[in-house]
Amino acid sequence: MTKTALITGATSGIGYATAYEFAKHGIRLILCGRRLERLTTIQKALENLTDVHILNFDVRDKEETFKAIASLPEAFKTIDILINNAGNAHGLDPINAGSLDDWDAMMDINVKGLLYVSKAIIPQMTERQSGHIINIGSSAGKEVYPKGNVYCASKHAVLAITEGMRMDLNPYGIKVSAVNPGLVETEFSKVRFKGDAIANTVYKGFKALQADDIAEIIYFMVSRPSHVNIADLLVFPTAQASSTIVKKELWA
Ligand code: NDP
Ligand code: 8X3
Repeated sequence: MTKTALITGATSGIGYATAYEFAKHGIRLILCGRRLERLTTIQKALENLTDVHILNFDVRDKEETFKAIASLPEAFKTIDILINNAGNAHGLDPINAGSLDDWDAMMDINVKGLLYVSKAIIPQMTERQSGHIINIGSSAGKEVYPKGNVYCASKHAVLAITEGMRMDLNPYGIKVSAVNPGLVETEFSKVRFKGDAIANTVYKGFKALQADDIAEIIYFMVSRPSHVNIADLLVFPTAQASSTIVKKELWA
């Protein structure tokens, strides 16, 4: 039976690549994000491959989030797969110099936004006793690195929430997984460094993961047989050994 997936943060990077990967395999899509123009363009591009519905909302806004998900037309109401992907790092500063706005953004989007979207969708999964939730964590959820403080905290929270969800939703037969990437070349650094020139240097001198690499892994996870749940997955580029150890070619 054809499945329907809701992907948050589908306007770029990992979310967009996952939408494309799912579309290639005929999974029906509900694509979410704040940038409406991008959502519309992506919808047009993927509609040749599968049915696509777009939802334009900010995951920080509790009311908007519930309203958007409640507004889904009948044909898209049943969500089999939820990819909680929307999120970013904002800033890279020592804790004594961090910006309150950056801290709010990371906790409100990466943690509370993920909770709001999940809260809006979980009841239909528990009722049907099926579903698969994949939360996009990070290697930053497994270890803390200097100046990573609040971003690392937000991703540690994503992992704690993932484990909690897996336990609490176990009686309902719902799969809950986390994918934890290291460095992926997306718009992530542009957002973190506010478009600063530093953003262009982050992926220099080594081959970073590409959004497609993560999308393929996510598709692999959702396409396992019903008795198999890949619960937690850490993926680095080969050049990366930890958040702070990356083998770079200095002349690159
Ligand atoms: P991108 O910046 O390319 O994508 C982020 C996505 O999140 C965009 O589609 C953006 O859409 C959406 N988003 C951001 N804020 C909000 C919001 N308030 N409401 C709704 N949507 C929002 O980065 P990535 O693809 O790299 O990031 C995706 C996820 O992967 C994040 O959770 C990130 O923490 C995680 N990750 C990234 C890594 C990396 O190195 N790139 C490594 C490990 C994890 P829009 O702006 O249109 O709303
Ligand atoms: C993104 C990876 O190392 O920039 O979650 O925190 S890192």
